[in-house]
Amino acid sequence: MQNSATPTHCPYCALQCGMNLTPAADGTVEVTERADFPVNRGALCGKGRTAPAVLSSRVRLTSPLVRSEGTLVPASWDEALDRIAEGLTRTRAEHGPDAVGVFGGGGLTNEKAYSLGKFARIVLGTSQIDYNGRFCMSSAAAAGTKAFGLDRGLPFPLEDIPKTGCVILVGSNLAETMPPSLRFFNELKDNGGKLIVVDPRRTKTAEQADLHLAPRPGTDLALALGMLHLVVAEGRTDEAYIEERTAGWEDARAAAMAHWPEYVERITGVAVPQLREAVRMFCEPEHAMVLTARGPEQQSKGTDTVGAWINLCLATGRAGRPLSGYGCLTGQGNGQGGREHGQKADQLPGYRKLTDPAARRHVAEVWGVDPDSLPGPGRSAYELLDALGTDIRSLLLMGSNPVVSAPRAAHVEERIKALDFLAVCDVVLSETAALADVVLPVTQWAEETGTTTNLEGRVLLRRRAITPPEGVRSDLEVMHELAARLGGEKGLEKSFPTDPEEVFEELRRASAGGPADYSGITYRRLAEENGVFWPCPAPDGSAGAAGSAESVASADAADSEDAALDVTPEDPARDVAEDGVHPGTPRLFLDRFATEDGRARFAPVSHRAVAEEPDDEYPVLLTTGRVVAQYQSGAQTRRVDELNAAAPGPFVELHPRLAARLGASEGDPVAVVSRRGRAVAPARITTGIRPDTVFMPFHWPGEGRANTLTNPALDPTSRMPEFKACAVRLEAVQS
Ligand SMILES: Nc1nc2c(c(=O)[nH]1)N[C@H]1C(S)=C(S)[C@@H](COP(=O)(O)OP(=O)(O)OC[C@H]3O[C@@H](n4cnc5c(=O)[nH]c(N)nc54)[C@H](O)[C@@H]3O)O[C@H]1N2
Ligand SMILES: Nc1nc2c(c(=O)[nH]1)N[C@H]1C(S)=C(S)[C@@H](COP(=O)(O)OP(=O)(O)OC[C@H]3O[C@@H](n4cnc5c(=O)[nH]c(N)nc54)[C@H](O)[C@@H]3O)O[C@H]1N2
Ligand code: SF4
Ligand SMILES: [Mo]
Repeated sequence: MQNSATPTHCPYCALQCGMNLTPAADGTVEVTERADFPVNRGALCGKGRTAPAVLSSRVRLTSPLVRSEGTLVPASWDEALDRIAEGLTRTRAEHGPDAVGVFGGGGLTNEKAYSLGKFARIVLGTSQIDYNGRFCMSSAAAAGTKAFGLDRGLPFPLEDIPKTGCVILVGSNLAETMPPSLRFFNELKDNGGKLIVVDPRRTKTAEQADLHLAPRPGTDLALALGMLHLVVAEGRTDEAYIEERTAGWEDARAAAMAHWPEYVERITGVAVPQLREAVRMFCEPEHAMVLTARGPEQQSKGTDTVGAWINLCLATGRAGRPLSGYGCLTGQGNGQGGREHGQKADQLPGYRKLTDPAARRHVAEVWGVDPDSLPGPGRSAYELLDALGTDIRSLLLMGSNPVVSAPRAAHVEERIKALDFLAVCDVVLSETAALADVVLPVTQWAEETGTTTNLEGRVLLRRRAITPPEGVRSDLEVMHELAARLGGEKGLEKSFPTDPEEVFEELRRASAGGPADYSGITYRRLAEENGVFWPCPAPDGSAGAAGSAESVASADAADSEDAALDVTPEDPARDVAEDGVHPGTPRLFLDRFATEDGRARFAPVSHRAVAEEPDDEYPVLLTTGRVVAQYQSGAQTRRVDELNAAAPGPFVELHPRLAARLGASEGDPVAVVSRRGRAVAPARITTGIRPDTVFMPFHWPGEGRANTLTNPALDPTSRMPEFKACAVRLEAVQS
C-alpha cells in the first residue's frame, strides 16, 4: 500500500473535483485538499469529503454472490463468472444475441465504458446496449449536435463564467448539485455580471440570482420562445452574426413570433415584465451565456426545449465567441466521456455513429473484426428496460441502479424480475443488485486507475491510491474473464486487457479522427497537465488514426483565443504547444461550428404541452430532482452516516396553500398518486415552490420512491423520459 498522498478526483459528479487521498494507519483513507486543480481549487462538497466511507468493507461487497434457492449466497469468482457465462449463453442459444441486454452507466470510467460497448458488440454480438446517461443529458446532447454539429457539455472552461456579462441558468440547482461551482457564479456577480435562474422552485441556487423566473414545470420551451420574440421585437438580434455564422433563422424567427409574451405568460406563469427584464439583462452586456441542466432537459420535449435556448444564443450572437455560448451542465462523474465511447445504443467510440459505414470500418479495424459483424443501433434505456423479460431475456448491468432511478420504477422492477437471468457488477448491494442471479463485487474509484471526462470536456486521470480489499476485481477484469468464457475458441479475452492504460491506448486509436478525438492524449500527459480538453488529435496520426483527424477547432484557433482571453502562462496547453503536440481544445467553435458548412443551425421549434397535463383527477404537477447530501439512486451515499444524518429520507415539497387544502402540517405523511402508482413521504411546506407544483427528490427506494410516480413519456429525438413533469393528486394519510 502506498502511504503518501495521491492526487485524484471525486467518484461522484461531473465537476470531478480534485482531491488528495492518503491511506491512514488504521486502514481508512483520508481526503485532503488538492488546491492545484482549477475546477474546485481544493473545495469539496460533503459527498466528496465523505466518499472514502464507501470504501469500507462494512458497507461494500467483498465476495461474489450467486442466487441459490431464492437467496444470494457468497460464491467463488470462478463459480460466479461461470454462472454468468452459462446464463448469457443459454439466452443467446434459445433466443438469439439480441435477447441479451447490457446496461451501463455514466459513472464508469472511459476505459470501462469503451470496453463495455466493445464487449456487447463483439463478445455478445448484441445491439441491445444503452446506459443511464440517456436519463441524464441526452436531450442537450441531441440539441447540441443538431445546432453545432458536436456535443460537448460546456464548449468552454468553467473559468470563463466569471468573465461573461450574464448567465441564464435553466433548471440547474448547482448550489446543491455541484456546490464548489457556485464560486464561478459568485465571481461573476462580483465582477458586475448578472445571474438569472429559471426554476419552478426558489432553490438555494435561485436565492443567489439577480432574477429568478419560476415557470410551471415543462414550459421552458415557451419561455425561451417568448424571450426570443422580445429579442426580435426590441431589435436586439445580431444580424451580422446571424448572416455570417448561422442557418435557418427565418423559420426559427417565424416560430418565435407566434409566441407573444402574453401567451407565454399564460403558459409559463412568468409575468411579461419579468420576461422583459430577463431579455434586457441577457442582451445588454457584450457577452452572455445560457447553461441548462436537468430541469429543461428531462422533458418529453427536452431536445426542442434546449434547441429554443440555443436559438436565443444564436439570434443574439452568443455562441462560438469568447466568453459567450450555450452549455449543458452534464451530471455524472463521467457523464461526458461515458457518452462518447460506445455504451450508447447508437454509437461507436470517438462519438461516432454506429450507422456510419466509415466509422464502422475504422472501429472494426481497431477491434480486429469484420465491420459487417457489428450490430446496428439498439433500444434506448427506458425502451430496453421495458423489453426485459419479453424480447430481452438476460441482462448484464454495470454502473446503474434502475430500480430506484428509472421512470415508472415499479414497472421497471417488475420487468427486471421477469428476466431469465440478471448479472450485476457493483460496489454495494444496490436495490437492483439485490434482484440479480449473480452479483460481482468490483473495485471503485480510489482502488483503480482510469480516466473520466468532466463537464467541461476536460479528460482527467483518476489514480489508484489504495489497494482494494481481498475478493473484489475490476470491471475490466470481469469483462476479460467473461470474454474468455464466452468467446470459445476465439481467444477474445486478448481483446479485453485488464490494464486501464492499455485500454486507453486502444481507445485513443478507436477515437482517432472522430468528433471526440482523444488520440493525442496519453496517461503521461494527463498526469503532467492536470487534464486535457478534447478534441486532441495526435498530430502525426501516431495513435494510428485512420482517416483524417478532422478538428472542429484548430489548436491555433484555441491558442489565439487563449491569448485574447489573457489566459495565464501556466496554462499547461501552451507549454506543450511548443513541442508540436496538440494542446487540446478548451474552447470550441470560435471560428466555425462543427457542421458541414461551419454554420450553426437554428431549431424551428414551437411550444407543446407536457405529455400529461393536470386534470380533475390529477390536478397537480410533480417534478423531481436532488438534494445536496445524497447522490442519484443513493446506492453509495445512503451508506454514509454523515450524509444520512443530513438527508435521512424522501419528502414532498409543497406550497402552504396546497398543504392547507390537504389539511397537512409540516412532517405529516402525504400520499402522491399518479397514473403509475402511489408514493408516501413527509410534507415539507415552503413558499419557495409554485402552488400548482410539488417536488420530490428521487434518492430513495421503497414507499417514498419518487420514480414510482414518474411518466416514461419519451422525447422523440433523445428518448429522454419526462422526469420533470407528471400529473399527480395528493391525499392525506393517517399517521
Ligand atoms: N447532491 C447531488 N449532486 C448531484 C447529483 C445528485 O444526485 N446529488 N447528481 C449528478 C447528476 S447525474 C446530475 S444529472 C446533476 C443534476 O443537476 P441539476 O440539474 O442541478 O439537478 P436536479 O435537482 O435534477 O434539477 C435541477 C432543478 O430543476 C428544477 N426543475 C424541475 N422541473 C423543471 C422545469 O420544468 N424547468 C426548469 N427550468 N427547472 C425545473 C428543479 O426544481 C431543480 O431545482 O447533478 C449531479 N450532482
Ligand atoms: N425522478 C427522477 N429520476 C431520475 C433523475 C431525476 O432527476 N428525477 N435523474 C436521472 C439521472 S440524471 C441519472 S444520471 C440517473 C442516475 O441513476 P443511476 O443510474 O441509478 O445512478 P447511480 O445511483 O449513480 O448508480 C450507479 C450504480 O453503480 C455503482 N457503481 C459506482 N461505481 C461503479 C463502478 O465503477 N463500476 C460498477 N460496476 N458499478 C459502480 C453504484 O454503487 C450504484 O449502484 O437517475 C435518473 N433518474
Ligand atoms: S461537487 Fe461533485 S465532484 Fe465535487 S466533491 Fe461534490 S460530488 Fe464530488
Ligand atoms: Mo445525471
